[in-house]
Amino acid sequence: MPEPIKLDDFMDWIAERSPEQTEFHQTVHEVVQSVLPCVNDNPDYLRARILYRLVEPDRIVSFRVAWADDRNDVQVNRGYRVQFCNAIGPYKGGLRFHSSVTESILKFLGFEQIFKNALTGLPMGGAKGGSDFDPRGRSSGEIMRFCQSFMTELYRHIGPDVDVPAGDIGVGEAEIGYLFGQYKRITGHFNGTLTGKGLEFGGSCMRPEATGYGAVYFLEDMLHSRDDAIEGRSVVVSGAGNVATHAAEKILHRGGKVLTLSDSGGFLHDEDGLTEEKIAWVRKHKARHGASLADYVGEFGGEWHEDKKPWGVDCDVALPCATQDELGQEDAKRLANNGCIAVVEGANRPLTIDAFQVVKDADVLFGPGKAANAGGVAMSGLEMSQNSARLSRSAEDLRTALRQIMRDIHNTCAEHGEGKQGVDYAKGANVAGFRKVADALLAFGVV
Ligand code: NDP
Ligand code: 2IT
Repeated sequence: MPEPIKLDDFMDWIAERSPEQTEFHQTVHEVVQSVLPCVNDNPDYLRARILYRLVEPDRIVSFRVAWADDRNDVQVNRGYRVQFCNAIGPYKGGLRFHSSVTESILKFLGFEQIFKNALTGLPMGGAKGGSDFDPRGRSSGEIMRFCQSFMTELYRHIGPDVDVPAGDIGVGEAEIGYLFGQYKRITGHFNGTLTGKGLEFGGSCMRPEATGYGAVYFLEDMLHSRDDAIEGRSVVVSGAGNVATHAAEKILHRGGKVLTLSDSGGFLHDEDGLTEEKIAWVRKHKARHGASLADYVGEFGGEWHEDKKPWGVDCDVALPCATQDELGQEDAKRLANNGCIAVVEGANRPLTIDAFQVVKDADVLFGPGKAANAGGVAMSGLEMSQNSARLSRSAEDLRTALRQIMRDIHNTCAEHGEGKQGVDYAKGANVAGFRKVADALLAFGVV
């Protein structure tokens, strides 16, 4: 029997190989901690050094993106694509345009994506990409030229059977349109090499809604397992983008009350609760990069809290849907002390490790991002299959498919996360996702 792996030794090895990539280290630590018992129990995994192979991306492409702004001044950004693992399907994952983007952040997101995509039950590998380009305050002409320059380099690394990017922070339907337009222009191929496309040109019904709706379906199933429901519950949501606004909308459909939204400038507290009309206004207003959520108050009332997070507001459920590390230890204590019963990650790893521990110790239901926000990439997977088959499925059909996929993900996590103290969904998501990918890697031999 090969020597078992010790968590500390493994993390020392990671730290040495990728110094200063703290976001990546944290996510590897979280996953490895959960899967280590199943690795150490399996001599085949140990002998094949599956864990050591999985944390090393297949490749990372990084490139210059030069473009001219509206004053004709030349700007230079850096673009990336981290193609992490294609063991169970073509590389798949979003593109993020945000000033905070680094290789470490994209490695963390790409690593998460491997297991998330495995959980969907669809054949997709894990990847992530993006740029330190900040779309805020940029005109649509500038964004278009940036996207065209970005794709002029990226196109040679992607394709419908190779790597299929989509949106993420700062990349929505408009950016995907510019990116796809340039891809098509350079290659001459009209195919499914990007997802999140407009409905007129190969996009899928329900893709915009899928991440936020999916997160609420996951919450619904977690509550259901405790004979509870969303109806009548108060919910604090962070973010004001694609995931946050659709999560808020689905909470309303289920009879819950949404008290907050947030953006990088602060948070909005509307004691009367959001309505469909208010959410539609936010979506339209925030479609312009750089528009402030604070303007909501002039339109509908409520209170704006500059530079603050919403986690101090009394609630039954917290749905962090903005970005990583947006909910810290003190925030988690406040939520638990105020009687919050569930925290569900619409964003990718919005809870810090300390916050996650507080939530766990307090026996608050916790839906980990790689399971709870998998509805988006699952619908991307269905967009890929529609593109390959050259057909379009109806919204109703896809809504039913999304509901079923999220239920299956919930049940898979519950099954693999069952323990003496109840269900640990975070562990369940890690173990179930890992096993599938590890078994595929074993089947390929040493590659
Ligand atoms: P959007 O760009 O549509 O919205 C992002 C929101 O988060 C905005 O309100 C933005 O505020 C806020 N935000 C972003 N960065 C920060 C920051 N550093 N500090 C404070 N607020 C910030 O992105 P999405 O809604 O698509 O993505 C949100 C989260 O969900 C991300 O973690 C993403 O990885 C994850 N996700 C997205 C999926 C999708 O299908 N889109 C799928 C699965 C996960 P502002 O407008 O001021 O910048
Ligand atoms: O984090 C994510 O899962 C996404 N941004 C969606 C990826 C995708 O390929 O749809």
